[in-house]
Amino acid sequence: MEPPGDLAALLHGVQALRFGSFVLKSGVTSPVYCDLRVIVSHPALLNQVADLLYQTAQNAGIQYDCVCGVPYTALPLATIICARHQLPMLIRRKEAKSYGTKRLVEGTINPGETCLIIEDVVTSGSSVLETVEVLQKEGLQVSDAIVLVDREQGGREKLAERGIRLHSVCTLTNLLQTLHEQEKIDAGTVQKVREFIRQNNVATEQNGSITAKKPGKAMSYASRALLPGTHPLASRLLTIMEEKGTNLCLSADVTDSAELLQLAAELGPSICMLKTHVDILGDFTPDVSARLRVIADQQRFLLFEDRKFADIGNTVKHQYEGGIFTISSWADVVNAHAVPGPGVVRGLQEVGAALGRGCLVIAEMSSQGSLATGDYTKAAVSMAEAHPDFVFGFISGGRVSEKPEFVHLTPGVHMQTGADSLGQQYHSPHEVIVKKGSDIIIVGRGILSVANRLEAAEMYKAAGWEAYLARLSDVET
Ligand code: 5BU
Repeated sequence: MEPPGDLAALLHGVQALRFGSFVLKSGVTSPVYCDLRVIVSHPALLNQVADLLYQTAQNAGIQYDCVCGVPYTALPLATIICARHQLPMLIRRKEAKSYGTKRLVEGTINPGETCLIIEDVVTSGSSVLETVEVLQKEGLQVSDAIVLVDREQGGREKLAERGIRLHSVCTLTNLLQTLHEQEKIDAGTVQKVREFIRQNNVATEQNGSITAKKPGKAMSYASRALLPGTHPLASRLLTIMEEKGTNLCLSADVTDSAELLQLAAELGPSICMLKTHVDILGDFTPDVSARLRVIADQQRFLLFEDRKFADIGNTVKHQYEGGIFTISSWADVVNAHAVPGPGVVRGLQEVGAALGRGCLVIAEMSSQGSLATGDYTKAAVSMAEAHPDFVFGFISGGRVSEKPEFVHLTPGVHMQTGADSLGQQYHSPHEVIVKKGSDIIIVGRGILSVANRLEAAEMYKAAGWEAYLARLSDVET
């Protein structure tokens, strides 16, 4: 949801957002001060902010049983939301009473229920986390927090590392842009604040540049999306994954276009990516890929045509751009075998780079007896890492590159491990994500061969996500 254009001006007008020189609690001098305590004196704005927070939760499709505001500024906001929408509220005390019940949370707690967190401003995410921990100790489930302003200083990533999705009405950058457009602040102020945000990010190292503190295994998808070397398409994918809470790629291996489109529409909310083999469709027309594109944009998932290019650069250029499938016109992602050498990537890049597309290099295959092992895999990884402007990841059995900017996708995933009759070998989502360190599970028949495909997709989504959270917290279960 776009915040109304006047929100920035209103916050600025009541001095909830100020520019100058402010010494923060931490002792750091900040060129911006964002404090919404004052809005209780402005009832119309207070209502408007409460509505925006509620709408953000609605738009994200979050399911919750009760609401808790982070004390104290968000308490009136949570109160308005709860009163207006007939929702039960919980109040977190900052200190337990020294007499009486000594409760840290007031209100009726029903363990197992899901509580939504409301907050005014998130910087490092620590206030939200404190409230989350108190609620979790009471037996409540907490997975989402809604905030009016995300100061973009690493709070989102910190929360994601703890399994909390942050949904913001707007970011400090949005507010800056709007105020600059409205000529309420000058370019110098915008520059200073941007620099401050960049230098003071809890997900960065002291020199201010975002680097991987804990490469690969323990970094969240959200923090990897922010690394300077991450390909824009990978950033988009990692952000979608974090926001939708899914690392599932559906391998939509069906031969009928109507069925493919139906799968895309129905399973869209469960996936971060849809993988196709358009050349197995008996009735392909350009209209099918156009429609698929619309569904993917609406439902926020990427399209991956599993074409496995494996020819000289000049030929793959034509295969990618032309023919009846015109793959480059609709597929965000394609993949390439390393066997022809780097020319295959360069040929694809000549077509795809300008369109904002990306490529995965096949470093390993899931099939029994695959020759893509050992030195071949190493050479494939080097080839990929040498082309970061177009290649953003791998098809592999697990993590093959230590660079956290690269995304790993693994096929051959099934709850029932084993093999099919033609050499496909299956591993469980937990094995692939936790033990092997991959990022995305690719599932075809595990979902397609079940009567209720949506239910099966949700099950794989949950299993993949649970494994990711276990990896983040280093729990080797
Ligand atoms: P399954 O039904 O989950 O076994 O389907 C796996 C899909 O992934 C299928 O479309 C394969 O073409 C694809 N695949 C694979 O299985 N193994 C590989 O190494 C590569 C692709 Br590359």
